Amino acid sequence: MLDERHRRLAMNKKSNPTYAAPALEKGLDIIVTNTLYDALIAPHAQSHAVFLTLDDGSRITYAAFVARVAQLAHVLRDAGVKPGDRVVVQTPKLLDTIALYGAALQAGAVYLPLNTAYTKSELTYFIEDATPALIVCDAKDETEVLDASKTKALVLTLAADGSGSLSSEGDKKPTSFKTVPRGPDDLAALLYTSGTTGRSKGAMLSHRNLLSNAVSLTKLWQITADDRLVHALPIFHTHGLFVAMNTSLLAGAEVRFMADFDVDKIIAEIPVSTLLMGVPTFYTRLLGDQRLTESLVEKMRLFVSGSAPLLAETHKAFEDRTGHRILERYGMTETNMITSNPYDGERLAGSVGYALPGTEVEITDGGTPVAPGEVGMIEVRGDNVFRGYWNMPEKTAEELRDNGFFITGDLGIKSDDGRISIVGRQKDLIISGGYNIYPKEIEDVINDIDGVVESAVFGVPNADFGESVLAAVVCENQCLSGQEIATQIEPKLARFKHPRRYILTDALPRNTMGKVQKNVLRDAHRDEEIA
Ligand code: MLC
Ligand code: AMP
Repeated sequence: MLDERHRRLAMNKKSNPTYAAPALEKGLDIIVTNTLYDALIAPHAQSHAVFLTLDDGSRITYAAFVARVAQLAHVLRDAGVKPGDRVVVQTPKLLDTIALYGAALQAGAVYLPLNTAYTKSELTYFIEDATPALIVCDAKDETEVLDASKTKALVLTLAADGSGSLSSEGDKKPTSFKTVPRGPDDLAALLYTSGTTGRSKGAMLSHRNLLSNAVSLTKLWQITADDRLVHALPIFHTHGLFVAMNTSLLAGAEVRFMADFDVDKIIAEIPVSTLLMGVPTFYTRLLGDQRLTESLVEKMRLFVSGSAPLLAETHKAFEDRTGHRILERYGMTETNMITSNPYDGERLAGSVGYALPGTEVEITDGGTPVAPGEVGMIEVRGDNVFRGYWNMPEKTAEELRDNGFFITGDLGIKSDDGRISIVGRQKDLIISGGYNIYPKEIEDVINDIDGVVESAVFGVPNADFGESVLAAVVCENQCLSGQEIATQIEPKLARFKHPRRYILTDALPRNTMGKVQKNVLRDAHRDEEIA
């Protein structure tokens, strides 16, 4: 069934030859002045193929995108951004947001995207830690951001309607820019990821890290200029920014660039697209819509899932409904993508597939590989693995071994033929709708509230988000209500991190060593319906 679909798709290919960027042929050996810019953006300068189609129907060609990148690179340079400087970006998902990523690369800066849900309190931490030269924020947040930055960085704006000082300055600039040289080991991006210690850590990603992964994925998933990607992910995380956008840029594919996730919009685009990348929630929500049928997806070539575990029942239900086996892959902010189910071979539900070419995956016990089939820590080494945590050499040393292996905190098994399955996590982490939520960060905020003695934050299964956040809280003489706790954490934590319910209790369950037993809490509350 699928083979027939691919054959028809191949026959329907556009008449223009398949675009192949030099980096797809030669990888990092291409002669360049700026590793990522020269691989992802420069080759498109003369291309009139469509790159982005936006929600309002407007279409931006590759050549127009390259010109916009240059204009924004001028804005960065004129704002005083020097090579290696961090540029913080907390804006809606717009053409200029992705052009700003390209501009940061071209100007030799380090792109630092932030979740638009982060509060001023979270933003203040990132600004103090990363000391950016420039912050680009939503126009509606300008006062708050100026306050958070304490005038240490210049602030430009980009509003949801595309207006703001970034775009108006950009409009005045020339459409070409002399690219700043950057080598494979220079930093391209700094992505913050929360940690088990409660403090977010900036993962330093080099041009080599990002390009090597984009090349591997583009080849493995056979992405070409004939593809049209439905892009509904946010572009402040690895999945939406690097996995989806870097591969599309490398292949010269078209991207249906959606401002947000909306089932109706996705259903409307699927018949004229070939690729979808999403978190498992995308697939469960699509399955909840009866318009998702085999005939709707006739032209689709590939559905990719990642960032959170895809339930075997979702995998099966999707195949039953559409004839497509979702391709599940596994990655992390620090490592980019690590494994993928095969494009041509068997895509197994419950397995994240094989190590990507150029990436080594070991299952270890204290650093020593265990036998196939035994559970151990997933460790990863390769060009995809980051350069360490910004300003945190001790944290880097704890998680990145001298021999180059990164300790993921995920537990897995490797089969005899090298197939990896994730079976658990050693790190205390909740993944809700593809967003990582570290209980320690939330517990720290709750424990700071007057009257709170202690708290334990844990995840329970949720049909929509995979997991939901709950908090068990011990208060002095039960002096606080759940609502009062919620009100106090409101300004400190992004909404998606907020516990959906507070369980007020006299004591937390502990084992004989005094350690809080989150598994006991999880089991006691796992069947409760959480909205
Ligand atoms: C939104 N909300 C969430 C949430 N997303 N709550 C918990 N978990 C989430 N993931 C809350 C909002 O705060 C709001 O709460 C309410 O839900 C409605 O907000 P919304 O913006 O309208 O939500 P929706 O559009 O439905 O978003 C759901 C989603 C989104 C699944 C589409 O969360 C999403 O795009 N997730 C993808 C995350 C991602 O890209 N992860 C990749 C990380 S990279 P209230 O209370 O105000 O009503 C990585 C590495 C790798 O992990 O391997 O890829
Ligand atoms: P982040 O820190 O946001 O980059 O998230 C990385 C974490 O997401 C990994 O360490 C895994 O725990 C989880 N993850 C990513 N992809 C998958 C997957 N396909 N299956 C299970 N967990 C995943």
